[in-house]
Amino acid sequence: MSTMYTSFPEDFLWGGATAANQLEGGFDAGGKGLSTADVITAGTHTISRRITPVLEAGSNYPSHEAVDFYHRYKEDIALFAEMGFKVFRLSIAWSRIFPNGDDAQPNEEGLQFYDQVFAELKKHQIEPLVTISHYEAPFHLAEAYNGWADRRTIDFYVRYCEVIFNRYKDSVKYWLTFNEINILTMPFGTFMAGAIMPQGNAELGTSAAGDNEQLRYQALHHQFLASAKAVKLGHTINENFQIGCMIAYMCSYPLTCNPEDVLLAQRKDNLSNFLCSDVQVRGAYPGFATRYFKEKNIELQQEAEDGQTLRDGCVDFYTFSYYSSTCVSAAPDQEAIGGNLSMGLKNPYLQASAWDWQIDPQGLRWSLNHIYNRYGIPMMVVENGLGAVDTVETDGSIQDGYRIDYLREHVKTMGEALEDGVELIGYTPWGCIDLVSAGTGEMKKRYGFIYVDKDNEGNGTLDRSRKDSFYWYKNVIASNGTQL
Ligand code: BGP
Repeated sequence: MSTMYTSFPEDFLWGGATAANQLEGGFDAGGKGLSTADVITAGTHTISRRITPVLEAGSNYPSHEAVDFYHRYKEDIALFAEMGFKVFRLSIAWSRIFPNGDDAQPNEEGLQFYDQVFAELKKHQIEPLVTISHYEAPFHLAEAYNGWADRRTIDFYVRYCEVIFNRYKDSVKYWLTFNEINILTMPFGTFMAGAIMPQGNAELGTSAAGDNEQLRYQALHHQFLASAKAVKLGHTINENFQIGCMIAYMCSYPLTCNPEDVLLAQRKDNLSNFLCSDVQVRGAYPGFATRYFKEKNIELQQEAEDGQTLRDGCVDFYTFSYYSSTCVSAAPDQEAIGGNLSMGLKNPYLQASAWDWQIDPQGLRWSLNHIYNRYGIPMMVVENGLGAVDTVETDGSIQDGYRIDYLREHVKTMGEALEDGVELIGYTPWGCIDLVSAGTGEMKKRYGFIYVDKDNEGNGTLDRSRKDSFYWYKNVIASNGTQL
C-alpha cells in the first residue's frame, strides 16, 4: 500500500474529549439536579454497573466527584493549552441547567459555571466543541416521563437547547446533539442513553417494557426529532453554528470472504452504524431500517409532521468515536472477544487492549473513507484512545509508551485518509485527562495525557501530572502531525 501522507491542514483542530458526568463531579453543587448518570453505581473492578433510583449510602457513584473538573477547570484548561489544544470537547450537564428537566426557568448558577469554562477556554484560544447530551439527562425526566420513551421529552430538550444556544452563541460554534446516539439501539443503552427506567413506568403504561426494541426505537425516534429541531433552531440563533451528529462507529469486518459473512457485516454496518447517521445526515430513515422494523414488528408512533422535521434538521458535520474493530461471522461457534459475543469476534491479525478492545489503526482509515464516501460532509474523530492501567514511577514519571504507540498509529492513518481525500477537520482523543470510565465506572482504565491521582475506591489527592504522552502529543500538535 502506498506511502506516507504529507501533513495535516493548517487549521486542523487538534484537541481532546471529555463528558460532564465522567469529569466534573460537583454532582449536587451550584443548584444542579440529580442526573441519570448520578444514580449509576460502579462495580469496582468489573463491568457491573447498577442503577439505584434511591441513592444508597456507602455505594460508589463515580459521577459524584469524578475528577473534580468543577473546581479545577482552570488548572486543567491551562494544561490543555500547554499541549497546544485548538479544541476541547466537553459536554454540558443538562441537570445543571434544568435540575429537573421540566423546570419553568433555568438554573442561573449552572449557566454561570459554563460561562466561566468558556471564558477560560477563550483566554487560551481553545475552541469548545460541546456535546449537548452525553449519556445523561435529568433523573426526574426518567422517573416522571420514562425519559426518551415519552414524546414530551423532545420539548424539554429543545427548551434546554434554546437556553444554551442563546446564552453561549458567541462563545461556542461547534455542537453535537447526542453522544453516540446509536447506542440506544442496544439493550445496555436503555437507561444510559435513553433515560428509560429498567422497570418501565406503570403509570405511563410501560411497566413490562423497560427494555425492548420497540421502546428503544421509539425513544430513538424522539431523539432524532429532538436533534433535528435543535439543528434548525440553532441555525436561527446563530447561522454560523456547526451542529453535528455523533456515532459510536463499530467497524465490523466479515470474518471470511464467504458471502454470508460479507452480507452479515454489511447488515451490521447498516443497522448499527448507518441507520442513525442516515436519519441525521440525510433526513430520512433508510430502506433497510423500514425492512428491519417490519421484520421485528416494530411500529413507530409518528406524527404527520415528523418526516418534514427530520428533513429540516440535517446536521452540518459527522463525528464519531473509534477505538477498535471486530469481526462478524454467519457460522456458529466462533471465538468471541473476551468471551463476550456482543463485542464481536476475534480478529487473528490484531492485538487487543487489557479490556479486550482490538487495536486496529487501519480500520480508522477504512472507516473514514467508508463514511465520507457515503455522506461527503466534514468529519471529526471525536473519540479515540487506549484505556490502560498506568504506573507512577518513584520519580513521579508515567511512562505510557503503549498509549503513544496506539495514538501514533491512529494519527498516521488519519493522515492517510486526508490524503485519500477525506475532509477530516479535527481530532479529539478520548479522556485527554484521566476520568471515570463510562463502561465500568473505574478510574484505573485511563486514557489521559494528564494523570489524575485517584483510584477505583475513590482514594487519592486528585493532583494532576503530565504523562510521557503529554509531551509527545504537544509535539504532534506543534508540528501539525508531522513529528510522531
Ligand atoms: C464512549 C463514550 C465515552 C467513553 C468511551 C470509553 O463510548 O462516549 O463516554 O467513556 O466510550 O469507554 P470506557 O469509558 O467504557 O472505556
